[in-house]
Amino acid sequence: MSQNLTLSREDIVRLCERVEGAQTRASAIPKLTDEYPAMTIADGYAVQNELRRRYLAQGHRQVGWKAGLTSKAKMKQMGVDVPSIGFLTDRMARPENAAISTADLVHPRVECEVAFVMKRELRGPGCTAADVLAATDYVLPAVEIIDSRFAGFKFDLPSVIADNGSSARFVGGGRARYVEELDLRTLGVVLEKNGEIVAMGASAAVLGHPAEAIAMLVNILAELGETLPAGSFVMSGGITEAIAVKPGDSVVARFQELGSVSMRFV
Ligand code: 0L1
Ligand code: MG
Repeated sequence: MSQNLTLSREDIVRLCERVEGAQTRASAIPKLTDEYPAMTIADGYAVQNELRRRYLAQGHRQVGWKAGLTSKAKMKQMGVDVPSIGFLTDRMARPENAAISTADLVHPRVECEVAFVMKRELRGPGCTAADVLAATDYVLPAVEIIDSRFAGFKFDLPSVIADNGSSARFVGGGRARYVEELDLRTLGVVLEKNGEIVAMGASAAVLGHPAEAIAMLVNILAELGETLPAGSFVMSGGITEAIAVKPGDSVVARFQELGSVSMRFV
């Protein structure tokens, strides 16, 4: 990464165990920079990478990646100024119309995203939105359930990257479409909770075009020595701010051209 590592291998493992414990026990922890104020973005990715290594060693299967903090609304909401990436596994996926348990989450929030499924591997640096569109099999509507493990949803970029970009669950659904059939900048999205509209936006909120977020993700992966494999499911980032949910809530995300994605929380 362009920034240097400041954490020792021992610190990385210690912080990874702390984040893993918070994720698996759904218990909030203070942001990591309280103890390590010099932590850099590279340190955050080193902890995230260790977390990914541990989950894969436990039998979780990686299905893709997510771009986060890719809209001005999200950056403003969370007080950060650079996007981030995180990994997605099979254990985080939930089917459309699922009843999603909140007992194993700290303070879940939902956000509407366009998800990309790749037909060809992509490799940075220098990946562009045009490269992404050419390598995309299809897009589909998705909802990400984020759940910062940091107390009060209060964090900075190195901490949130270590916590895998707050990623917790995701639901894909609606109608899959080929990118040639759509203008991916102008898709309108309405998020309803318990029948009321709670957020709305247009897909251009994501870095001007959601494919730009995937290109950014591929270029960050290159800095981490990784590529984006064919077959990956990739979330391009929240189009609106994230909305808090609790047991009893039902959520419908309605996407222009892509149909809707529903779930309820128990
Ligand atoms: O997907 C996202 O944009 C979330 C990134 C992490 C920030 C948060 O927890 O809101
Ligand atoms: Mg997101």
